[in-house]
Amino acid sequence: MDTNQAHHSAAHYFLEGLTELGFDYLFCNFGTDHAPLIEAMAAFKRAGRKMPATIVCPHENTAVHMAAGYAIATGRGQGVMVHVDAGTANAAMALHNLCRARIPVMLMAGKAPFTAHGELLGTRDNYVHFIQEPFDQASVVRPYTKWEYNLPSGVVAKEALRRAHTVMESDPKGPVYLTFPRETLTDIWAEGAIRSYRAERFSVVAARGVDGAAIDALATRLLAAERPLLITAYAGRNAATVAVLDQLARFAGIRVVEHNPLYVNLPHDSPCHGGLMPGKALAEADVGLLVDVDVPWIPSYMPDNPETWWAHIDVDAEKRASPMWSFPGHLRLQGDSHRILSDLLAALETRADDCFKSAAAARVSAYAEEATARREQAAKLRANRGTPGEINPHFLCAALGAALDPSAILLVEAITNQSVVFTQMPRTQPGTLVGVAGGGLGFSGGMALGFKLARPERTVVQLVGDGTFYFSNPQSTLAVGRQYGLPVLTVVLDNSGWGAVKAATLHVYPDGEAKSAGEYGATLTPDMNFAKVAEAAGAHGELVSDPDEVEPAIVRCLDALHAGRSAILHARVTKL
Ligand SMILES: Cc1ncc(C[n+]2csc(CCOP(=O)(O)OP(=O)(O)O)c2C)c(N)n1
Ligand SMILES: [Mg+2]
Repeated sequence: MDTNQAHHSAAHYFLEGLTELGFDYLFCNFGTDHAPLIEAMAAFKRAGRKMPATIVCPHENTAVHMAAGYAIATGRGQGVMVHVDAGTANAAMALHNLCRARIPVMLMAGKAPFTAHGELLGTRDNYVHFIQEPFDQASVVRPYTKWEYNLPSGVVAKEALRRAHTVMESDPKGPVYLTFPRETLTDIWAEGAIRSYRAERFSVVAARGVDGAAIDALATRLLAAERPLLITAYAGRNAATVAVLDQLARFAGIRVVEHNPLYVNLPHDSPCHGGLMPGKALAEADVGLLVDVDVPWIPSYMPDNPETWWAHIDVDAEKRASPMWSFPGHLRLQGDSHRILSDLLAALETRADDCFKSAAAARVSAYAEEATARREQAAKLRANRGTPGEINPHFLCAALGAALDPSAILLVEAITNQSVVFTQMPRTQPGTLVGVAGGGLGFSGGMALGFKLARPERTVVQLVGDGTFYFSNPQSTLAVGRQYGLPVLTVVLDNSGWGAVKAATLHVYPDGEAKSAGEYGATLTPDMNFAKVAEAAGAHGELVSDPDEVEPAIVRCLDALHAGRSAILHARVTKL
């Protein structure tokens, strides 16, 4: 050993590497595998050295989704530490959600020690070390990761971390998975043996614009279009794109439909906003633009027009994570929609004549009239407050929307009431809404905490069904909210079970046995009191059954938030 040099464990360099990546946080659910890292963290703390702050999460679902919320809010992926194969399995569903939403996260897990007789520091010294070694640990999350690696030696710890980071932050972004056996982290290395991998030398691949010929071809189509339609779901992940999309739609008279929106893509009060269902517009469109969207319509019951000419602009036009992808594109452009739509707008502004401009303006006026009709319909729907025991969710969401600041951030996982939330709580500011990308229920609780961590000045609201409330591990999210001072409001739209499961059965078998029996396997016990779950964590809880109780309960919940306490509003709404 060269005694002229300082020597440290690989865990020490690993922690240095994580700091060099610029991580603000590590969302952690630790186990025996992390002993060398926990030891290194204590040494860093004693020495006053910079390192990412740790947020300890009682459940991995919270940790991964919290990292996701923070990444959406800041544009920067973070690290998550989980325990060997077991923690990876618990994190897998969240990784599915992040993969589908293209959110970067570095999931890190230990592997069982590989020595059994004390050969190396960190050797197997516990029952679990003998049973936590599957043949292929990474296979648990492989379908949901862009990259995976097992750290072969501490000497390459920083190189592996940089590589993981470059991949996760390259467009289209997504989860990566890194594992490390315990003895690899306890191994001692001289400082001189460890290289640094600075960000400026290892840049990420960023989606960019496309060549002028493609923009011109697209502009030519739009200049000749009479019924143009644009469908999007996640263009608004970049807040700046929202204004560009609005300008483009207004200039070219394009109807914009948000199908299953993941973000605010167009201010909901834009005259060009065509609602959430492409429906009639899809059948009529002569020129269509798919912009950052995974599922623009449901082909089995929303027939598109085979004559429509489609352009597809997407950070992930290839849809590499989807074995089948069923949507047309005469011109497919993979790139940055902000840049591409800006260039398209500039081209149209240069080439449009007065005839085009007046036709486009006439279309915008027609869209505005339709939007006014939709708003009137929404007002009618919320005028019915419901009955005691069955509050109308339209009324409840409208009351909540009226009580919230336009800058409040909504995490919407309301399932069969998803469209009710969108109808009654229109958002006008970019970045104030997150919807469902993946199919794994229970993202919104952890994500709400991640948003609150990144944007402490904002009101953060999680809207969930009763089934989804359970999936979101509320005890874990409440505990984190309490421990780290992150108050969020959870609104549970309790229709006494899984409305979506009942609806799906009826959709496939409209007159079947299940319907005759009234049996859908979808009822959850109707007598839970989630307000008490809040109280168990020192949060504020409200259980409301009567429409008259709704508005005062919302006020009390928001008061609690402002006083620094989380709140749960458990509302018994129209039953499934
Ligand atoms: C982790 C997970 N488990 C199960 C499902 C299947 N699933 C989809 S919707 C749904 C019901 C959700 O119930 P709730 O949140 O009460 O909403 P509702 O349908 O009643 O509006 C279920 C169980 C899923 N998508 N994800
Ligand atoms: Mg329900």
